[in-house]
Amino acid sequence: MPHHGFTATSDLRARFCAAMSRMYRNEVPAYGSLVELVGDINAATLENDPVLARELDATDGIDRISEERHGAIRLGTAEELFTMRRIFAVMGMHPVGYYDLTAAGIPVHSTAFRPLDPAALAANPFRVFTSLLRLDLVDDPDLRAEAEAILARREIFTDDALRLLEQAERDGGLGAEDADAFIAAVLETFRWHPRACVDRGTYARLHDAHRLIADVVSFRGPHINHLTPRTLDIDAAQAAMPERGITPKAVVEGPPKRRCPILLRQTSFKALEEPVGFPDGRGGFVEGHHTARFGEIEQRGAALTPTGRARYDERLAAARAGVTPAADGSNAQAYMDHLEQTFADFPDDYATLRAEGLAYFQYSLTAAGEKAAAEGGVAGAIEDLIGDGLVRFDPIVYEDFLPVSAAGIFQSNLGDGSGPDITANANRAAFEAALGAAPADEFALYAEREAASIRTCLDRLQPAARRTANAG
Ligand code: OOG
Ligand code: NI
Repeated sequence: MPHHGFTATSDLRARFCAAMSRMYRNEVPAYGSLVELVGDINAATLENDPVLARELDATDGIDRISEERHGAIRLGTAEELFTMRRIFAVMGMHPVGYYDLTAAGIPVHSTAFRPLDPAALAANPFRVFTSLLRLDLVDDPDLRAEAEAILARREIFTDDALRLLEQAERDGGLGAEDADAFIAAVLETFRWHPRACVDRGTYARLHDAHRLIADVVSFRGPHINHLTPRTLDIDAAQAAMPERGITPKAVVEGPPKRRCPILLRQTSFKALEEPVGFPDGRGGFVEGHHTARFGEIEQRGAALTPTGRARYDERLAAARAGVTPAADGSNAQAYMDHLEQTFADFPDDYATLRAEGLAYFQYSLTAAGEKAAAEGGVAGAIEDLIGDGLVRFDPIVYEDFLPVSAAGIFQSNLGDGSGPDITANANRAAFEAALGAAPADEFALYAEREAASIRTCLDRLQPAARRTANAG
């Protein structure tokens, strides 16, 4: 419960997400088109699929979906990540998971800031995929030192943001007026700056080392690089994008189309080439350009258990080994066909996914279960109660990200020339030290949620006194 007079963290998060969405719509008009397209497709999908509508109602709530977004930023220093964690915490967003992108040749490691508990997720599930640049992977010591010096000079947070952050931490929250000011101040960190903070020569050298390094080091702040709405039918959205003047990337990342969606499927449109002014050293600017910001949509499905996830990772690796999706999209259909074949024996009904322990589920009472509870309850183990139609199960939605998909999204926006080799070497300890915390384990969060839902069903159907009597 929020302290009396303080704005609830979920409220802050929802308002921040909405403010970000308004800003990005102004900055990148194609994002607005994408949001409209997704809105239309979601409305049509719900109308045609009452089972899906009921399932969403039983788990996430349908309302959250139209407001649902994730964004992404790339930070330059440990201090920036540390402060970012504290700022997101004020909005009820906490780091979950560690993603090592070096395995895909991208010199960053990342976490996702998001709400943790079901009530907060239902209120607004806004997440931000947050990456930290790994300058330790830059070979040239001079360039590395130069990049570090440039980053050390910048302050990505406004004075107001830092002041209100400290106030929120000290007092345990923000009153209504301060909450408004905090949202406005924090939004500044995510804003696009059409003027670089390095000259064109420096930009070119950073860019030659890796496009991503130029993107992080050359600007005053970590501009939000995409904001992703959630669609209920990504294949329909992908097919409809060209009709609205948007060219999608050739391949949808993640698992193939299925009756029972799992994890996360994503597609994007390519980053825009945007004009940038580079300081000329005489008080003026020379015109150049930079590609940074893009559009993405995603469809979310069931969260998988470690067993399910291992099977997913293994099948995906097999699919990509068989047909490696080309950057130019020339073999997209071959890849998608092959992906479907590779996943053909991955169970595609919820009962089997549950029986084989591949996915997480949320348990709740059916109408018959409610009636039984009102009439004093009924004995039996959870499986019997399901068998008797008193308890139902629905998939728990995956709230996180997928490293191979993330790499595909990064790559499709960094251009095709794959850049210099980056050696795969995760460094979770360094990331946690910079963050000042250990990210939560996503599997533990889903498992807890599943277990809690079972406990609730049993408590309702078998009040303590009765259960003790049964046990005796
Ligand atoms: C982040 C890319 C990862 C996703 O949805 O997997 C991502 C970035 O390009 O900074 O957003
Ligand atoms: Ni994304």
